[in-house]
Amino acid sequence: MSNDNIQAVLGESRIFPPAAEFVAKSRVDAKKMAELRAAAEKDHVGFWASLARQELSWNKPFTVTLDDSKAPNYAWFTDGRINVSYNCIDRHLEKRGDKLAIRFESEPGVVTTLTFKQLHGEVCRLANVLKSLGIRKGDRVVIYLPMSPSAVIAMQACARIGAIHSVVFGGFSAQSVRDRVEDAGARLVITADGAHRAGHVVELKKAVDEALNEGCKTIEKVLVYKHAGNQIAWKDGRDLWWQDLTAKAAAECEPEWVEAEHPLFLLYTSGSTGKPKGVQHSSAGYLLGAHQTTQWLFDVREDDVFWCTADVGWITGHSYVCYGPLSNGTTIVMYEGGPMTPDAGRFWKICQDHGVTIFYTAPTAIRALMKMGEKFPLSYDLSKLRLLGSVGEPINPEAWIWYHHVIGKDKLPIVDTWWQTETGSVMISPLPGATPLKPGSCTQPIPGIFADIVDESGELIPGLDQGGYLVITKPWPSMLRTIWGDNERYIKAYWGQFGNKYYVAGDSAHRDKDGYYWILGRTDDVLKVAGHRLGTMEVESALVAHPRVAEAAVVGRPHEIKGEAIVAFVILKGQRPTGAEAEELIKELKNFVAKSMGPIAKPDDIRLADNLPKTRSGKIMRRLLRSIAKGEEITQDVSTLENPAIVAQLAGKE
Ligand code: 7RM
Repeated sequence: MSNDNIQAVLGESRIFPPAAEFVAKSRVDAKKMAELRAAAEKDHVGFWASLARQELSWNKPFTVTLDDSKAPNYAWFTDGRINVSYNCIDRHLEKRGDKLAIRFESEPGVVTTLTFKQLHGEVCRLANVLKSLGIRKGDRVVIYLPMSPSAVIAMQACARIGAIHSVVFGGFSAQSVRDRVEDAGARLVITADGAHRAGHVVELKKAVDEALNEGCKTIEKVLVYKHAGNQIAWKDGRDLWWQDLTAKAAAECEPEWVEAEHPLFLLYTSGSTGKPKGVQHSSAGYLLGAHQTTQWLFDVREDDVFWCTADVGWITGHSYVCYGPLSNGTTIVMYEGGPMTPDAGRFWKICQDHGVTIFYTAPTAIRALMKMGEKFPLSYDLSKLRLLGSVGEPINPEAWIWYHHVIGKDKLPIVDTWWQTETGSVMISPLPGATPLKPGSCTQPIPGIFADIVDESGELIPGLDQGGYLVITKPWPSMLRTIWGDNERYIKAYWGQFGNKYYVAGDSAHRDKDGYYWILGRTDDVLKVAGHRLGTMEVESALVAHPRVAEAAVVGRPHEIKGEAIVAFVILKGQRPTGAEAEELIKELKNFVAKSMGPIAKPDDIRLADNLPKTRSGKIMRRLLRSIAKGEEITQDVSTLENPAIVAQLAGKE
């Protein structure tokens, strides 16, 4: 976030109390929220224990709530046994068997629905297929599927048999699939022929073939869902059609009751190094977080239709498409394609056609749709909507006000939810029937979550109207358990900074005079491009893999719609070209990154230079690069630079 934005949000003083009409029917009003907060303050562990007993269905109840003997490797509900898919599906069958679990619309506009009963059948069939392929409890399965019911079925089927899924976002490349398969030691890939995206077919199976061509020795089979109907290559003995096998499989499959701490999934996410981290989540604690936050923050009721637009390849799609709503017996909407296909009215048309009541999306989408004007949302009937949500990056007050006014007709609450892949579920957010809203602030930690801010030395900063590093001071059930295969990295990345005392989120935040939190952005080398988390180091590694690149430095630059855009400074091997030759190479490098990481990582701007600005100790001055990328006048002290003359060249003034 730029300084201007920080000034703008901190200057924001409008307050929107919850509408009386909403409060009257909400699950949690101000009084109830105060009671929940007080209960959690008094006995934080007991608070979560009673929710876990009340809200989840256990095969064997737990007696130990929190085991902190190996802190910061915390464990929750350790002696309990549970099955996540049972909680999301089976326990609803009696009361809600014929209720819709999923309403799906493909990008070309084909609508498919599944009741809880049908979902149960599909999940059981696939679970039986997985078992017949030799997949057992604890095996890793990579899922690379379109945003469609097949993805939810695959995730739930893994959960049903205790296999650990690792979903790879369909917008990531073959290389990303390969890296994740290898790091996780996966035995099976579940993919589709292709996915529809913005009028094109994304060839998922082709990327898997490419990934498996080199390495990936642990993969035995590839299960292929026929979806887009595109031509694909076939490897006999390895490749199998999902539909062929499930047609012959039994529609009943006993859930595998696993220990509460059994890993439910790995989800790779970017950090400060070039290698994404396999964030490992548990079964019971994770589910409790996703379940409880869905209930409190989205106020779900029996007749709600919940649409979270996030792809299942991201944590938001795990917690608020696949697990949280289904665990509450809520009908979800899934949409396969792009928000601008065929035009900027698509999201609003889906809201109208499917009777969406709760809509949860990212600021980048709101800003992009806002730019297209009011005529799109005004052409559709959005009268069923009763609650809006935002996630992924700070929402600027202007976009917030537009969302509230044009989509929410000045009356719907907006829950601005702060959380991370690592936190598993939302941590800081309004409760819609209780919290007065301030545009741009995610407001306050939810009951049971203890957030704070610390200074450079890790000291808590008491009082109000203060800024610092955002930390979580007490363990919570849906927290990540470790980094797959690298517990040391887990401890170092999240706890080490301040002596293992707090979970360090990697964000900076301001706590205002009312105790409301305003997230100001990352403190590490993580970018949020259109809500997608990417590491600057990852993009740098992708660039230096090109034969002509000697060195690269990547920074973020504020972008009106995407939040941040990627700017890369590149030093070549040999002669630096100019003019048309330089243009050509820049284009090639952009495409090279898109090919190796996926289209979301394609740099917006690449600058070729003879050198990078470095301190005498050899450290790249990123702060300076960020200023240059923004086109700011350089007022920083460059006297500590090894090569001060480079600044003019990087700024294009040479
Ligand atoms: C859910 C998700 C996590 C990072 C996080 C923040 C930023 C997310 C908000 C936000 C301001 C929000 N997981 N972030 N939500 N910043 N307000 N409501 O996005 O792992 O991909 O990213 O995203 O910087 O640390 S994530």
